[in-house]
Amino acid sequence: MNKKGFLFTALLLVGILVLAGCSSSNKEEAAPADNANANTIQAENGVLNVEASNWKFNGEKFVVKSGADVTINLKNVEGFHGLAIDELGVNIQGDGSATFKADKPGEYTIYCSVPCGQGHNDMKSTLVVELFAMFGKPDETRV
Ligand SMILES: [Cu+2]
Repeated sequence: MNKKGFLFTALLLVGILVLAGCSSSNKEEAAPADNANANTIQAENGVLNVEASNWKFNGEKFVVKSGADVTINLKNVEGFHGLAIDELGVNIQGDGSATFKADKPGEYTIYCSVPCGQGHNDMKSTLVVELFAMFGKPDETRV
């Protein structure tokens, strides 16, 4: 086998392992209430479903991967709220959706953009954009 062929096979194997790892870790189990990760919500297939109530979002942290389009669906389950992320040009008011591209890894503030009453100023969560790294070499695979 030549060098390129070997490399290809190796990458293929790594890919299969990564896929296998992902699918097994996707199983969600009921987390205990005091679990620090219980309030972290991962985007699934680029979709983030956010629920707003008086006066909080359903997660403290929402995690997406960099580089891909992300769609946020906001659903008001109690009261009337909005969801804005200034740096990404997102501002949903009431039930609705917004799509953006999260190019820069980092943390962004999610806040309610509708004056909704006494807890309005506390309606803040964090959007975490994680660097999407393929095969562990983020700098070389970034476009
Ligand atoms: Cu508000």
